[in-house]
Amino acid sequence: MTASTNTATSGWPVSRVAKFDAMKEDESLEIPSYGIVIIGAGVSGLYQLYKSREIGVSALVLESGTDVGGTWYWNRYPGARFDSESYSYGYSFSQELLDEWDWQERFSAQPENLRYLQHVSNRFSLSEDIRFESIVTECIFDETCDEWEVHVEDGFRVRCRFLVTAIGILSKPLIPDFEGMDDFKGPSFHTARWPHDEVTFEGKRVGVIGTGATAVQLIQEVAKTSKQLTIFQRSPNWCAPLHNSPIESTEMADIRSRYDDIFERCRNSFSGFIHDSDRRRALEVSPEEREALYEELYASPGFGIWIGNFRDVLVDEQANATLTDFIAQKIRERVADPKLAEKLIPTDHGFGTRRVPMESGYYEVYNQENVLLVDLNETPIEKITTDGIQCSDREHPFDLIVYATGFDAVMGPFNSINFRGLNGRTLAGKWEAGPRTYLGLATAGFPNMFTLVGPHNASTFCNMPRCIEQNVEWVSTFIEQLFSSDIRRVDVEFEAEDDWTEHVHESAERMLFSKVDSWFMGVNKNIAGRDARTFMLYVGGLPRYTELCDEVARDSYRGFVTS
Ligand code: NA7
Repeated sequence: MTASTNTATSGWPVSRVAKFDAMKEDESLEIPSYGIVIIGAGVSGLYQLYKSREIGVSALVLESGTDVGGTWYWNRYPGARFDSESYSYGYSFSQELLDEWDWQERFSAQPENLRYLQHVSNRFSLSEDIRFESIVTECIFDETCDEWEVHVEDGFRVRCRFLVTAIGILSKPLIPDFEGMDDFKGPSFHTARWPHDEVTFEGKRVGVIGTGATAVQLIQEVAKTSKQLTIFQRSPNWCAPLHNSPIESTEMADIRSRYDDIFERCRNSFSGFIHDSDRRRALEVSPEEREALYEELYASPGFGIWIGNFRDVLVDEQANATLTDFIAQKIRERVADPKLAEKLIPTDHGFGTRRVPMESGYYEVYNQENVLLVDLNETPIEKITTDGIQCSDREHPFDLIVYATGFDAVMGPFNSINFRGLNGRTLAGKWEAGPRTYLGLATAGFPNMFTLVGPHNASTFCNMPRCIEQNVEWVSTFIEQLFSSDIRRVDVEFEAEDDWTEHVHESAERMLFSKVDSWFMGVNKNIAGRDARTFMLYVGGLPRYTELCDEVARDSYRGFVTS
């Protein structure tokens, strides 16, 4: 075991990973103790473990899956892939990693993404400090000694000075409670719980419920081989072409030589992508000039059409309408049946005001003979039957049903764990009316706890790894200072939390996101009581967020109280 023996931090206990098995069997052994416990071994958890070792603090990761990878471990449905350019998604912290990993595609698919994270884990022997198949159920702050006690479903317990959540915001799958779901005699599963064994569609009648980013990716794959594909749509989404392509070795060599520039560009862009908004406004240029940029971006790879567009299209309704009309026209051109095209065009929100699913031939799928769209507003699902799905007008028979119904986003992963802070207060209770945080990294009354990619954190509206590196580095520097100053407890001042939460809401108000129901706004039609809009993300932009976090650090961690 190469793990984190902590010599730098005043005798803090060393890592005891090797004793796991003995501990599970011998109840009389004391609870193992670490400097940091990290929940989750996805992109953020893996880097937090790496950094914890670097700052010399013992760390243990608790991961519910059987392997590393987080999002890329769970979401193995066919079609799952990045919508970030692959070379802008990988970690930037290690030159060795950058030198030895070749991306094969501009927008890499899930199997390669998982292999990359496994490679990172192997490269730094990270799994030696990861306890797999560990579903964390409860985290209780012990005020008598300023430690967290973390409980795992199988009975394992561990204590730590600092608790770092790396649980993601789209990790709690949500299947609506349809009547008769257990009656269906064929296989059925949620996209984020896709079986590890290969699932084929050839010759099968497949039903897919949902038309979000996940469904859009999956549908294009299922349509290729299935005998019949039926898509159940409650609300259409605005989709845009991904334009994926292979990366040849010469192009990879060129990318490698430009990594510094690429990461610098991401750091300086609003949301950590290589795309950043055009400085012009849609409404100040001529219609021809406007159209020309829309055409160029529609024909270009990635999110440029969304976040590399005129700077007013996501803040001004009139500007947004010009883009929305352009995309609607594209859909009409691509779908042969005009009535069907209209069903695929959203009418309740403008382009880009919700997450934009990226596609490679999604609209053309609807021109295939074997594909049927069921509009659930006309013929709602009544129940799941032994043979398929019963809608108000007829029964659709299936061999396989896929729930592409999304997640209990942002709050779900936090609500799945019983976090108890000062005076036994629960986090679920505190955040009942919406999250309240400081920098999206901590919350008052829950001392010694940091929330990577938490609500109100720039990483929630970001090319994730770019913001994750910022989060992890900031938290690690802070923890290192706390240890070296022998500070046992750090909490957030309520005033700092109020100010940050207000700043988050103010930043959102100027964006059109805040005018639309979506998981960005905490709205979920499948969850009772989740109909009020409260902004879950942070849209002040990565450069501003980084600057604000750095300012707090420079100002002796203003807004935090230590003891
Ligand atoms: P999303 O974007 O939340 O999409 C879920 C889809 O499932 C969406 O079309 C929903 O329709 C639909 N849905 C949910 N419940 C139902 C019921 N009860 N009946 C019919 N249809 C339903 O999740 P994704 O997994 O696609 O994407 C999540 C994020 O992952 C995405 O934003 C990317 O960042 C990656 P609705 O719109 O609610 O009417």
